[in-house]
Amino acid sequence: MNGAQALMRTLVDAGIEVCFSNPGTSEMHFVAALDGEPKMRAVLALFEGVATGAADGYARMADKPAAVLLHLGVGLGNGMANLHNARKGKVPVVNIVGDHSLDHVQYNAQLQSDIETVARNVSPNFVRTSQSTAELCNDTVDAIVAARGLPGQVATLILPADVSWGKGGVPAQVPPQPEHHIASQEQIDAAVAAIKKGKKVAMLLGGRALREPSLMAAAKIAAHSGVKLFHETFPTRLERGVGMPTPEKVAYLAELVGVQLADIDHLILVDSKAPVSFFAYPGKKSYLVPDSCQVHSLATEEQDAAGSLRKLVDALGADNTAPKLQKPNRPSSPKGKLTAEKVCQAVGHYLPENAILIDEAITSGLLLQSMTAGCPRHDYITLTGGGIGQGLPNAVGAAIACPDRPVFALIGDGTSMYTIQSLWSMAHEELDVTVVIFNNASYSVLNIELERVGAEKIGEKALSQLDLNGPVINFSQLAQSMGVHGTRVSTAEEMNKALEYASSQKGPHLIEAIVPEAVSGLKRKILPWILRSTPHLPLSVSRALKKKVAP
Ligand SMILES: Cc1ncc(C[n+]2csc(CCOP(=O)(O)OP(=O)(O)O)c2C)c(N)n1
Ligand SMILES: [Mg+2]
Repeated sequence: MNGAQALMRTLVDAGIEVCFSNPGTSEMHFVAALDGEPKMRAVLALFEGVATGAADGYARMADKPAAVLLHLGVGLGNGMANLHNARKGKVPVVNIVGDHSLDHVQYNAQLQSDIETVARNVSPNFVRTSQSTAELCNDTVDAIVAARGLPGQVATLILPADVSWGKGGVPAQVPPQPEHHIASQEQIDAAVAAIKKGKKVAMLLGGRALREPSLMAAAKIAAHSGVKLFHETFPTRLERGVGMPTPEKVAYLAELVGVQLADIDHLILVDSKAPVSFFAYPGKKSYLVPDSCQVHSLATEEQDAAGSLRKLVDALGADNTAPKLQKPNRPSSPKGKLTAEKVCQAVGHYLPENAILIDEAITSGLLLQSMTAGCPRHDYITLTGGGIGQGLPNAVGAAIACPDRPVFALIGDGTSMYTIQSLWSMAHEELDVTVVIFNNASYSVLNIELERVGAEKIGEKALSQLDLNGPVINFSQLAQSMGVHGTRVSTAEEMNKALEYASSQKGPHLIEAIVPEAVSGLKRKILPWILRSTPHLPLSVSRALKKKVAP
């Protein structure tokens, strides 16, 4: 076997069955080796950000890594944002980057660059350039082990062309997964003490604590001991809908987090971080936990969240307590002129059973979570690292991981353009994805941020940097050009019809919703004032305001 063939066998033996790729000359032996391995599915992406984001979406749903194949430092750079999002979401990815052969490096040819330095940002714990064909598969095993540990990681294996083409590759076996540690007795005792002595205790669930076993255990604790449940703002994968517990989302807007946590005196973290502001703002705090609140950790990201929560259930004697679960409750189908809110309402009305709902709708999705809360059971996937362009590639990967589940991806118009090539992969792979693009012809959220940061004067040149008018993009035509059935809607009735059609026919589909900005005009002008006033209002008033701004 050559190196690439042995590498391919090692991947497949470890259960890695999909490779999202965008190759070049240095990866040709790897590409050739694909044919010898029927268990490896190869999915071509037309931009590296699609390949990396698809691997992220795949692993979130398959609970195991895919491989990514990228072309040297330039390809890795193009794929960076979505590797960053995977890293922040603690998602396992085996990231293989081809390189020049070892003795070619000295000549500093056109594509030569410092790949390890580029990789370190997203793979702080595993970057390795394989030095020989004989060692390649051991390096691969180490990369897989690093990727699929707790927390999940992006492991980058750099593959020089001669290591790939060299003879004498020896496949290697990945050891079984080690048992993960659960909360220590000290962690349990601290949580029990906080719950027993605290007046108002909350638990913040993140990462893997947003899956059913953890959520159910947490909901028992909530019902038994009066603990309030929160979930982190941007879940990697939240299992929700009918029959599931209903933790409250920690708000995106920092001022509103202050309102949520104002009276909490103990906050127990489970595979999550204490809330911090997404951005810094002049004169505002970054760390959002009130000084009067004590923070405890029941399970770190290295610990097994579900096992730790179950141990706490036992310690509290909460096992026989019935958890509070979501009841069925869908919105009616919307009517009249289309708005972003009505699109979310229509999705809430039609979302099929067992769907995967991907939310990168930015301002247009403000009501998505509340509109879909009482839908049948589904998984909810969000932008974990803030690098936009994740949703469409995530949809590609999720649909490949779960071919029997309908995938709905709700995406902002600006956001969609970062990785719009995903549509081609959806058509090429015949994936059952329904994409809804909110065409508000704006980077609308940045208009809100411009008001919030307190910029002195806002002139035309500044506003032009946030405006997608002239030309307004025609997404339904873009979709058609890449082989995806596309339709443009501008009334609620057309939106309903398009969703009915998409639910009755296998995808991929794209529905382009022409909508006004969700937060504009007077609403946008007064929002910063409302936010600034929240700390000075009685808690009941600021909570009522919070419900209006971010339900
Ligand atoms: C990779 C990356 N580039 C730029 C940004 C900054 N950014 C955040 S949101 C946004 C625009 C989103 O626009 P759109 O998807 O149309 O949503 P809308 O604000 O209109 O709801 C931009 C450019 C980012 N977060 N990530
Ligand atoms: Mg927009």
